[in-house]
Amino acid sequence: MFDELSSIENPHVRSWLEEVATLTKPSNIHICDGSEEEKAALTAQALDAGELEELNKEELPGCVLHRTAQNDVARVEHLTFICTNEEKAAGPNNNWMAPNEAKEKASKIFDGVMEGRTMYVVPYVMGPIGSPYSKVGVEVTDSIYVVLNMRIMTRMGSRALDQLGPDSEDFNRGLHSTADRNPDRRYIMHFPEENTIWSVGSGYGGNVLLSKKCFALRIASWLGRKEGWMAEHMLILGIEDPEGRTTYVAAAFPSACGKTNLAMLIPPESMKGYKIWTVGDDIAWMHIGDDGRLWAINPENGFFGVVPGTNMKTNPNAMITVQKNTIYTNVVLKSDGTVWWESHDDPAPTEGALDWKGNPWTPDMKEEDGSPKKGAQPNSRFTAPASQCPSIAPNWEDPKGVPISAIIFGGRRARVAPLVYEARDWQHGVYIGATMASERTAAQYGKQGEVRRDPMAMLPFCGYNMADYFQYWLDIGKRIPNPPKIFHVNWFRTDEEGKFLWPGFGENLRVLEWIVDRATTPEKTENAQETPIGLVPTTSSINIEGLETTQEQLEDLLKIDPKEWKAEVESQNEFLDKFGEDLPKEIREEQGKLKDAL
Ligand code: GTP
Ligand code: SPV
Ligand code: MN
Repeated sequence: MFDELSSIENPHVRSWLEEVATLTKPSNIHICDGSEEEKAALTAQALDAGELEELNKEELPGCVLHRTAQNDVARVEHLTFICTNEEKAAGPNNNWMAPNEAKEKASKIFDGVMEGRTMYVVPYVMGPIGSPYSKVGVEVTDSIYVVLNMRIMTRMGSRALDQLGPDSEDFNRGLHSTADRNPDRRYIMHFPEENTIWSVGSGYGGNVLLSKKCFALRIASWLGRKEGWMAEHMLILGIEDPEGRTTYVAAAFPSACGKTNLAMLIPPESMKGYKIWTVGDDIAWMHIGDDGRLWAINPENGFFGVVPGTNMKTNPNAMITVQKNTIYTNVVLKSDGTVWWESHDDPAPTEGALDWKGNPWTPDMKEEDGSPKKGAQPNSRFTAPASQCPSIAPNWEDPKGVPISAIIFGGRRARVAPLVYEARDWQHGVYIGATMASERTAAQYGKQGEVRRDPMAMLPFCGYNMADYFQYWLDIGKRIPNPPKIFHVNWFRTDEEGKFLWPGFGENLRVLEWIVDRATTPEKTENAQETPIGLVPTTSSINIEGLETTQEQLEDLLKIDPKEWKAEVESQNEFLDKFGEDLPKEIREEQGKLKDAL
């Protein structure tokens, strides 16, 4: 029926695509091969259509700018659904819709949605080509912007169909249409039982690059539990010490809380003997290795990073990464064809610039409420190939991954949580992860700054009932003979005036140094002290040499206020109670221990 699809050998892929094409009725079908010629042709077409704008060829070779619709700038958790047969499988942490109802609803929008348009078929691999831990997905979309992003974020094209093989049914089926971008008809639907995703009505990253949050986290967390591995919202990095030993850690921070920055850290002047190797900045898939350790791969091929705040001081590696072959979304366009954003190294352009909406913009402009009018959208993003990152680990595509010695949880907390502390054991670590909290950022719709529980930074991304997820964490810990040590960090503690107490960014290596020391030499005891919440560094064991941070400020950063913590323990109940009887008893057990110790 659809001639273009006859070149696809795998009958399961072909018949699913026929089904999708029958529903969406495209005028053309293009099967992406991932070639340079294809990229050039698609880019030219999107430039023609105004979907992309070319940037300064000398300063930013191969870079383009895209502006989303103004009502379509972040993930929409309230329009994101887990569609399982049983409501309970989705849990109180997810919006649930019955699969039949979901498909009926969305089918009405998908029906004929690609009439007069081209349906792009994007086969892709998550994980290094040939890795036993990699997975294949196929995304159908009517957006060239999506295709070009997927080309950077995944290993896309013919090689994905090769990896899948002629007869395998084991691939994720992702259907996306930008449709009319109407938020009233916007749905991000997941069918974990069918390894399928339907996304309609949005053109923004996390809602439409179905490889990323939809597949590599929501669906993969479901698959991981079924198959015995873990899919987590974690960066992966290697810390090479002055003696040349590299220790790998994985860290889960909520959206826009510093994963990309930490993954690309540059050692401060006083720690020059160290080197940080970036393996991944957002997602980790982890398996138990033959050697009894936990091994992690980065399933992605690029970075979809937060732009504002990025500069040569905070993240030079990111700045260098985005100088070429990068898609910028929702930033300021300067008259010379280069781009700008809040906290850029260069001063704000005073004439000839367009803001993220495409309107003339100057830095003195104000919003209606008198606040400064931002030129770049706070959740503006860059899409850039991981291979361009100066700190990319030489082994980042190793099919077996890297061995993880420490798992780090972290949030954005103005108060309560100290700079760093260590869990007493795995079960305590799971409790720390399960009760993590953070202030809401621009990465999702909702009230900014509001503290919310975000267990393991997975609240928006766990594809099933989080009570079962906590249980799975507890169970898998018992199956890892040599599990990573678990830590919690907080770079965002403030003083009375609301100023950050900790310099952050490159200086975070000082905290990583303590973590590595704790994780690799557990026999040492002089560098940590027991407290009710876990093990906290002694003030002499965090190196603050060369920092403006005073000893007194460090003490403040490491302080545990029993009054605040008692309130913290109580406030956890509002979230934990939602899971009722399903909440593993170990979580309550750890909560009880903390309460008693306080
Ligand atoms: P997602 O891509 O949304 O998952 O976010 P992410 O966790 O990768 O966040 P990212 O590293 O992009 O950081 C987001 C914001 O946090 C940026 O505005 C950074 O400038 C800021 N940030 C990152 N690290 C630090 C830090 O150590 N201290 C402070 N104060 N801010 C930081
Ligand atoms: C996040 O919000 O955690 C991101 C960006 O990494 S998005 O892909 O849009 O989800
Ligand atoms: Mn993320």
